[in-house]
Amino acid sequence: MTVHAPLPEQTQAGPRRGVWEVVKDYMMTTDHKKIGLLYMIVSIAGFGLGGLLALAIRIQLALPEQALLVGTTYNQVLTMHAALMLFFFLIPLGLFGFGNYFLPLQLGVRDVALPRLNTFAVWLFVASLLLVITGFWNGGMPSVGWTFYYPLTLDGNQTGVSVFMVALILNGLGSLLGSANFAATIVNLRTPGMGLWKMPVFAWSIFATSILQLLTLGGLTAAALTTYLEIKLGLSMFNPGIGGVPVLYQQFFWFYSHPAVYVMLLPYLGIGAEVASTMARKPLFGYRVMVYSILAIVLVSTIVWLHHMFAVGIPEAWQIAFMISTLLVAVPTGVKIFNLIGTLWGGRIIMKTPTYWLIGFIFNFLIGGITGVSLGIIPFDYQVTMSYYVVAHFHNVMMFGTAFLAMAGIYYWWPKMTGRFLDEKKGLWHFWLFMIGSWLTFLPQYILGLLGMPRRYYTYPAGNWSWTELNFVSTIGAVTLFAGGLVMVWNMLESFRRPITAGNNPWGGFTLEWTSSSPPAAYNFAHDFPQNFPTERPLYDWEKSGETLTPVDPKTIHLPQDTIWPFMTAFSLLLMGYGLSFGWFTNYTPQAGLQPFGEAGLGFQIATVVLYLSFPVFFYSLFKWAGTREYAVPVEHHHLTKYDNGFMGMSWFIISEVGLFAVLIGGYVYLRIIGAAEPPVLRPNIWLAALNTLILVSSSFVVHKAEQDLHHGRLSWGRLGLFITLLLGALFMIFQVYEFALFGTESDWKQNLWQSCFFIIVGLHGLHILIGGTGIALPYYQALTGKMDRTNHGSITAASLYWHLVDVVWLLIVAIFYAW
Ligand code: HAS
Ligand code: HAS
Ligand code: CU
Repeated sequence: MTVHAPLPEQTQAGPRRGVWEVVKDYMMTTDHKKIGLLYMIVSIAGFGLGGLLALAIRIQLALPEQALLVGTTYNQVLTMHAALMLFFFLIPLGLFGFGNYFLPLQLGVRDVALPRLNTFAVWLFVASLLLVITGFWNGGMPSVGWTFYYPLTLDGNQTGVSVFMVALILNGLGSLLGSANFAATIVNLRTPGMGLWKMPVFAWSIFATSILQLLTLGGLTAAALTTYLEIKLGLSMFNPGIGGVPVLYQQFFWFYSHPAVYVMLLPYLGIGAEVASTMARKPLFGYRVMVYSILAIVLVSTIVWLHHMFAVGIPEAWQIAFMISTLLVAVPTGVKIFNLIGTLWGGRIIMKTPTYWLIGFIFNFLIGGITGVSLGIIPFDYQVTMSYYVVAHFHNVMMFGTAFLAMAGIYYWWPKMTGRFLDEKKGLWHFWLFMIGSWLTFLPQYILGLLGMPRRYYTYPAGNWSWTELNFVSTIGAVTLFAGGLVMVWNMLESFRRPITAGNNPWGGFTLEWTSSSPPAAYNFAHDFPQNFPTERPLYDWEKSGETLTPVDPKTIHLPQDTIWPFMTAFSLLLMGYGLSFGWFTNYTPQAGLQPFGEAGLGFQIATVVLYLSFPVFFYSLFKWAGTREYAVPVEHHHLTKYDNGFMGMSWFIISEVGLFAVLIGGYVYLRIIGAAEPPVLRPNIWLAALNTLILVSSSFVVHKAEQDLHHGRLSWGRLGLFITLLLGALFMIFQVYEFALFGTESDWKQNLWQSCFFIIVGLHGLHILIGGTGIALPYYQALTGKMDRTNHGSITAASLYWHLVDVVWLLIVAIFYAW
């Protein structure tokens, strides 16, 4: 069946569909716009939910000695508030909500590089939220703060922590796939003629943020994985009882979670730049400088994480080095702020709601940024760390800094997404309620911090100097913010009652998204663009030079066909995540050891059954996915490099795998160097490792040969090569399992740090062999079922690249675990 792109009328004003129909559409869609909308809707719900929890916190703290949220309950609410706001609002809304919707439009293309992977990623994101929410009624709410510090994670509600660790890993996987997809889209798919240096700044900021995610997210994954493994199996890198170092957890965590603050900031700075340029009717002030400072932020922000740990007792030289890098990162950030101001300066500014949010941002963020710099100065940080000064700083940069740009983006692009304007008057109410509410809530918290009020306490005594008054004001501010949130939701709902009136380009923007209809048709553009891009503002240039768009008959446009399998694959991972959170393969706990399965609780048993069921669902869905062609008809793909999109996506994704192993191995090497992780007398056999190395290296050659064969149409040779690769992989696994069984019984990993590290890292590599093997099995299946031919190589290039990676990591592991 040929899927023709629907006509604009069909997408805009079709007959009203039932709820189930809409849900099904979103489950099966590959359309980057719908995926973007799904991210946005979930993120805004995340903001609402996180905000309601914040309101509860503020009510508890309004006066001394309140009893609304006490002890653990307070901690749970605090943890959920922060986690929802960060992982389900600010991070995904900018990068993946706006990113998905507007990146392809700004690049003048019809979709991202790997549309079906995009569907998978967004549903993984939703799955991770659902998993967290199941915790609400499964007794699974963690109460340790969003930082999940060791050993707090072991003390309290371990189920709650497990759920979160699993959810963060799923969330992270979706996030990495999305980031790799964006990077591949940018490198491979820009409309002909648009050079990298002619991309809009928003596209640059998505590119930079994606790279930052790929580089650093491994830190969070490592932190979540090690915490999870300690809870489930007693495998520890941090347990001081066996020589582990608890602070190492913080290193893992902040290695990602500092850069995360720029993952939040950068996409929104991109939005701010778009709004500034359009609303001031001027080109950006210092486009190139702006891009360079975005890239500088990416680089520098990876080396400042220790400023979250000044008070932990790190050697002084390190503290000073990280203080310097922290102060340095303020420079490119400051440059970006000056760029925004410079863009507005002297322009004929159109004062509409997006402009208000932008100016509000500049003003607020300046305060938040400067208090950030003050925290970066070691002696000052010693004084105020763990106090409300810090709370005030980060809400200043996030809530009434970055989130203001999120609002700017919503008001700016709403007409493009819906064809309707948001009401200006309600928009201004929303703006001023948020502005005044934020100041009332958080500016007093700076003073509270300086007056010594510590963060993460559920109450405080009466009679401390001004604490009561300041807290009360802060709560009034939160109520004001709540009112602002209601106006926001009201404004959005109201706008749907209005007819579609916004034209294609209601603000007079200069970038390509404004040439599509509002809302855009499924195929984005019914025209081709001129190939001449003098600047990053093509519409302005073309108007001057008189160049015009060339109409394209929508009937000739082919889009990827809808498919349910990426959704189903994500759904199977939700089941797997549920099983891993609330159950385990056996009835094993580190405390009690192995018990009969029948003696476990009912919830545990059910979860374990779900875990086993998830595997067939996963494999079935994944193979169905691989066996379904992306397009119903053969389509010529245009890409800018000689590499196909699968290979390009995988090349970017691999960065994150390298990052993950680098963090874990870095941790191990550190423990080894300081003499904490001494190998036991009985070590794994080096000859077995040598044999396995031989097996794995030869498999790399075989898969390379198979890839060549498939490319040259020698199908049966290719199939044979893939089959042999799979055999070699299986052989490797058999030896590995044998070795693990042997080594696991020889001595107790709970008593030996080296052995613990060995199982964590070598075990993770084993998991990668399984993933890589599944990756190889997919093109094998495609080749067997006739899905491959001389022009269509299925997923072989990506699969073989991944297999080489797994191979290289193994060589490193041999060096540090077997030879050293
Ligand atoms: Fe931050 C803690 C330092 C920006 C988010 N930050 C946090 C936490 C979060 C967060 C969530 O060094 C707490 C996590 C937790 O739960 O514990 N932050 C900085 C610095 C910057 C900064 C130096 N933060 C952000 C952004 C965030 C964010 C952006 C999210 C969106 N932050 C810290 C430190 C801590 C911290 C410490 C740990 C505190 C502790 O003890 O726990 C910078 O990127 C800000 C740069 C921006 C500006 C404004 C514009 C610049 C201009 C240039 C001229 C200004 C200069 C400064 C040269 C500076 C216009 C002059 C300085 C004067 C004092 C006058
Ligand atoms: Fe916060 C601690 C108060 C907003 C992030 N916050 C944190 C921490 C983080 C964080 C990372 O006053 C540290 C956690 C830790 O120590 O582990 N926060 C607030 C208040 C707001 C607020 C009043 N926070 C944010 C945002 C964040 C963020 C935004 C990141 C992006 N927060 C606190 C306080 C603490 C705190 C205390 C420290 C406590 C302690 O003990 O240390 C407000 O700005 C929130 C305003 C928003 C609303 C919601 C309006 C929306 C409405 C729509 C409703 C419904 C919808 C649908 C859309 C009031 C009305 C909902 C959907 C459903 C399914 C129901
Ligand atoms: Cu930081």
